[in-house]
Amino acid sequence: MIDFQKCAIIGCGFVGSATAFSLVESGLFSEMVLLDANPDKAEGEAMDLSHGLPFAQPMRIYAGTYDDIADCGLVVITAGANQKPGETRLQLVKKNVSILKSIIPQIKQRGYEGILLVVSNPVDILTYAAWKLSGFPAKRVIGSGTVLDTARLKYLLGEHLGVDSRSVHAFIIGEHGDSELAVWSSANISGVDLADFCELKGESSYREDLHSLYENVRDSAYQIIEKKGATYYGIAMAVRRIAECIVRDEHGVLPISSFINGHYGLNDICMSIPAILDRDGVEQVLDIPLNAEELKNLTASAAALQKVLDDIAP
Ligand code: 6V0
Repeated sequence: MIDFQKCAIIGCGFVGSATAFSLVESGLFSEMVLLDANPDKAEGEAMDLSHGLPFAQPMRIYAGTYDDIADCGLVVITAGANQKPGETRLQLVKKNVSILKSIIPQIKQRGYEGILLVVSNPVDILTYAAWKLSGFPAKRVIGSGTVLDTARLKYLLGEHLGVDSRSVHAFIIGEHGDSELAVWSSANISGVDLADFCELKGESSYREDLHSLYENVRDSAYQIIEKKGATYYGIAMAVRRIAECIVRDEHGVLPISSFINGHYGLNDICMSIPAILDRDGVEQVLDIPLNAEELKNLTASAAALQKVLDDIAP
């Protein structure tokens, strides 16, 4: 029996602990299980978070084992290494795929029936690997994808135009990484076409501005890592939003990473395309309209991901 008031976080480093904090603050769950390869780390985080419960909603937070997660509605995977200086992306992929190989079979063995949310990087590759390793229906295995990148775009565009970022509607799609793209053709400010809105605001050079905004979004993680060593608050808040869609059965539209097969002529890959998300996972991947350049860039993004999948194939 799935308990949608219960979640687990596997990997309690920067991202896992910030995510745990954000989910405690959300009040979405009544039980949270923390797991880490270093049990002391999970236990320390559980103690620290539990001490804040008099200021939050009642819940149980504890360091557990895989036996404790079988009935969770949501399992979030944040275990995995960050890229180290001198390490290639491919080496990191191999390291994190092998970490997944130690996690997913444990979950599968317990007959887990909830949603698996992969956050560790490279998130699209690891979402695909988690789906393959689990054998779960594709709709139940998702990645955080470009939900964070889309939030970064909304924030930067909102700042640029002097409007609340929640009034900005635009997507970053494709790989969560260097080949991602902004879908400007359908971007709007509360229903007002972006180009029209820029003109209303007297933004004459908006096309060049939009490109540098996109570059800023794409390179945000590098900038933050250079300044503070890791990124974790933004992604933790993005995970909370994804969790809301699942736990509250919201049918929300988010650019999560999911299995793409037959969309835009792309097959057998995980990447971010906006999708309707509810308790059962991905209800529908939405082939939103793209112009010719966006379609070309999305196809190139899929090809970049496919190359990594080919490189790591056994
Ligand atoms: P971190 O602080 O090194 O934490 C990783 C944690 O994973 C450590 O506590 C490890 O002990 C633990 N761990 C390692 N192997 C296992 C295992 N087999 N089982 C359980 N726990 C294990 O890294 P950080 O938290 O900064 O990053 C974690 C991952 O998130 C990395 O892959 C990042 O690249 C990725 N991020 C993904 C983002 C996204 O938007 N999807 C954003 C930021 C970071």
